[in-house]
Amino acid sequence: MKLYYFPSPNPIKIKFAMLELGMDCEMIPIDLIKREQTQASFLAMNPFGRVPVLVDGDLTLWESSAILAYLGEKSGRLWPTTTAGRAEALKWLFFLAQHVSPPATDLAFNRVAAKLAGRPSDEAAIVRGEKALPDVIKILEGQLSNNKWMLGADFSLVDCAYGSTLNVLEKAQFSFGDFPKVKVYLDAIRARPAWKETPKLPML
Ligand SMILES: N[C@@H](CCC(=O)N[C@@H](CS)C(=O)NCC(=O)O)C(=O)O
Repeated sequence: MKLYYFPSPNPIKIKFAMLELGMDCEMIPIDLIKREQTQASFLAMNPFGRVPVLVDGDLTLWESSAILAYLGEKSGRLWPTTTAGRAEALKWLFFLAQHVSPPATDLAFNRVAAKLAGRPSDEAAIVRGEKALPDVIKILEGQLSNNKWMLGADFSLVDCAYGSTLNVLEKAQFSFGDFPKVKVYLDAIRARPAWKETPKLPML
């Protein structure tokens, strides 16, 4: 498999997952600072010009949640074995993509990445993100009040996704003071050897 990579939050989810699964991949760097994601050869793989992209034989797949689901189906590991369990995993991945990532990106891009990208920081987006986040992080706090990991007692690929997003949120100065279970969960993810091995930007 080939993984088109920049050491930023969405690609991190996939490399972290592959390390957890013990799956090998060829890492192909796409330098977002040099705007390599806008080159025609890359846009031919992902017309939206974003990383990660996974290539496995004839399959070229983008969108990190879809890639995680694919890795779970392919390996049969760190992924529920029942139809209902897999639906639950997808529910949390959709919730992340639809409700957590947009405000997290508002904060993370403008507090962490804008400088790196040589772009101005958008203060209105920071305010919007800070306002929206408590309502969604509260949902995670509830889930983690009864469960060690997002799907229950067992670590899964869903946690690879949430770990990366929550990590960048903390680096973007979001306070987990009102969400102690989420903070314990994030620290448990960052204590995992696979997380430590995953290449990340220095600020992550
Ligand atoms: N929904 C996509 C988001 C991917 C994404 O935004 N990736 C960022 C890096 S973390 C990117 O490639 N940004 C390049 C750009 O915005 O031009 C996913 O989950 O894979």
